Amino acid sequence: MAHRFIVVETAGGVQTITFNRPDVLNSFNTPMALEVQAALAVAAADPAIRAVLLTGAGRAFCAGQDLEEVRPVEGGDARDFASHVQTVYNPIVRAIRQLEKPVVAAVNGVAAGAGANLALTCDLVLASAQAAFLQAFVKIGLVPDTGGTFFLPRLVGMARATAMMLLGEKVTAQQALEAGMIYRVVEADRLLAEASELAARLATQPTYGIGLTKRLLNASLVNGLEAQLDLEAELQGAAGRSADYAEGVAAFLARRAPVFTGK
Ligand code: T3D
Repeated sequence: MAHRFIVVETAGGVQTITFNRPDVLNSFNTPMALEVQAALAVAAADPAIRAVLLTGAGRAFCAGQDLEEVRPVEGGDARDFASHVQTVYNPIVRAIRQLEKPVVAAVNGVAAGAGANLALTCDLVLASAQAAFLQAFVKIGLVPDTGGTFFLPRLVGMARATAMMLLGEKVTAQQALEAGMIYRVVEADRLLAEASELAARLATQPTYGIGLTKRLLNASLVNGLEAQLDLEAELQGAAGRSADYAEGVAAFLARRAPVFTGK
């Protein structure tokens, strides 16, 4: 598929998706969102892709919804944001969480509104020391979306999530790290290299088992202990039948490095 608003590169088992509307801080217009959805569908379908990396071109990661696209028209009908969110943002959140492959976010600059919450949907979030996260919705009278009200309280607790969402203040990368929102802060000039190295490393790991681990982590957000123990047992059964388990144990016993195929 040809892309206008994102750049998609696949190499070494890693699909890199770069939001590419730097003049408007990579804010989402509908075509860009549909391109991201399509790229993630390719990542899900292609067994050669074993990790995904999301980042932004220029000085921002993503400033959320393109507000020019949804500019209110005086005397016009109000936009149907309910269906816009259902067709534009929710499929991306579902695709990232349901993708049974690791998704790394390299947050290279400001991540605002849906852009912030999209980053928090990813499995491992690395941020440039110059990046910031902003629950910008309140500034324009909207409510947080793109999974933010699900993930953020679980990441940082209700008190801090409430403050971020009601005040809409910038949270620096360092504050985000200290609050447990993200995995690592990296110097700006090293961010893409380090995030790419991490994604490349993940792409050599037991992808099937990693996918099952993601399934367990997703379930843990809503399950009770009994259901989670049952699911762990079931998925350990599946992992134990995988080629990568046989390879991992054989390599361990032979004192050599494993070569995982992702199966
Ligand atoms: O279904 C629906 O559509 C509803 C769902 C909505 C989901 C959402 O994401 S709502 C939240 C939308 N996002 C925002 O409200 C953030 C708006 N942007 C900002 O607050 C600031 O731009 C930032 C804090 C992110 C960065 O500030 P700063 O000072 O570094 O940059 P800037 O000067 O404000 O922006 C640079 C340019 O990008 C500027 O254009 P110009 O003046 O150079 O021609 C600015 O207008 C443009 N830009 C930034 N964000 C957006 C944008 N243009 C359109 N939409 C944006 N979101």
